[in-house]
Amino acid sequence: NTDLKGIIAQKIPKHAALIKQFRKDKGKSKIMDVELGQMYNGMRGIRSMVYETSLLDPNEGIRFRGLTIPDCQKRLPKAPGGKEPLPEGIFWLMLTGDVPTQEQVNWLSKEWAKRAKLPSHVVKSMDTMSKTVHPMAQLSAAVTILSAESKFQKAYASGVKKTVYWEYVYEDCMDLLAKLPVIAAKIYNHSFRSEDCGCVEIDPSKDWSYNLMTMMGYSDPQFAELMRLYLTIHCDHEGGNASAHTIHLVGSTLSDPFISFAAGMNALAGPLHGLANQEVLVWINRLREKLGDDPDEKRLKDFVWKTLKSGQVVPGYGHAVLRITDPRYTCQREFAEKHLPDDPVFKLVSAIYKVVPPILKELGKVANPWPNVDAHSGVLLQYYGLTQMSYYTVLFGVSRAMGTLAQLVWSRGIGFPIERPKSLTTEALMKQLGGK
Ligand code: NMX
Ligand code: MLT
Repeated sequence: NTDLKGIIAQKIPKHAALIKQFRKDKGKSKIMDVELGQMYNGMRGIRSMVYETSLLDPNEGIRFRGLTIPDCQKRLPKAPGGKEPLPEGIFWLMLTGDVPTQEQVNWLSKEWAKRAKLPSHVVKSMDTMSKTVHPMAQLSAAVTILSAESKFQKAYASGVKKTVYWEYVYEDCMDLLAKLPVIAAKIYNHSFRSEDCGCVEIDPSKDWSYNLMTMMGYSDPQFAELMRLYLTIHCDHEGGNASAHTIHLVGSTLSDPFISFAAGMNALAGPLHGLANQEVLVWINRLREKLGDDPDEKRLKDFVWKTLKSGQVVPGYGHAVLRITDPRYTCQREFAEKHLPDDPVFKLVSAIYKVVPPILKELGKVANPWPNVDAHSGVLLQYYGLTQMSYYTVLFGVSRAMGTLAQLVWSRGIGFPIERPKSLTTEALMKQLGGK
């Protein structure tokens, strides 16, 4: 069955009824107590959101609807002759909760290809944007302008019932996912290649990742495999990360999916979040300039300490939730071991993996000394010729659309209200707790 909308139309009311009963039975039950320290520490660890598409375990890593990354690599459909999962499969999984068949995934590739064309006003705005605008700002701006096409916005204005909001949100999310590779390729070509390179055309017989790669002017089938893996593993990281949370929050005001997603991209563009993949390569290139490609351990350690002593973070290391090496790092490392074992930058990334965790442990304050997803993605992209580091976070963003938009459909389907937690002043807290 390839009727994706029909499948979720059946599932949403069942899940909404389950939640209704659950809230009736357990609505007053306590999940946890909140400590004052957590309020001042970026709400770290506070369990305060419901988000269905994925769940992060600090000691195991991410699961998408219950499946780990190795599970997804094994069970999700592949491209003909390919070994990596197709991102279409993970979107289907996150949206429906079911592992899709090859037929369902092929249908999704075709459906997205059908919806991919950009309106001419968006093309015009993108073409006239200054090349000095960061690719992430271009992404955010392009998607914001695309909101003029929102079916949800129009349906809301015409007064449709709350129970059918999700149907229009679904249409917008599918349109946005379909158009994102075209937008991302246009940003790449506009920023780094000649404007009239004429390759921004979707091939409806090809998958989402392959189309993105070719529209950017690349053709290596192994790079297409990397794109499929990359776009699969960055798709979601439960709901509390800054970009997903922003999209969830803005969506809860009934802003349309385009402007909700654009808001999340502005969060992803921060160096402590998605921009870290750019920062990692900038840092590694600086290291190579100073120490060459094969520095001994002592010089490498000195470089790391120098970074820390100058008040900077080591990009790509640490995490707000994870307490292990990120499985997204591990699967990229496995890809590199298989396809680029002799690449000097990969060897350097491996050497950094040996020296950084003990140093961060020694620092004493870092909760997680292990690498996250961003410590490994840039080295793979540069190997295939994608050396423009300021572009890396755009690929992260294209992928992150899948989890966050699948959740947006469910959020409107379940009828989540506007998100609005209570804040307090320090004065009010001191009054309550008796501090001074
Ligand atoms: N290098 C140096 N110091 C660090 C690092 C690091 N990689 N990670 C954490 N710390 C510091 C942190 O700055 C804080 O210092 P201070 O108290 O002086 O402000 C202290 O250790 C405690 O922070 P944590 O509780 O360990 O980390 P937190 O949950 O606040 O932040 C990150 C998580 C990911 C923002 C943080 O580890 C970091 O800045 N890492 C480097 C940037 C990065 O790789 N971000 C990408 C995350 C993944 N993503 O794609 O979003
Ligand atoms: C993410 O993928 O969003 C990052 O690992 C950050 C996070 O989970 O907080």
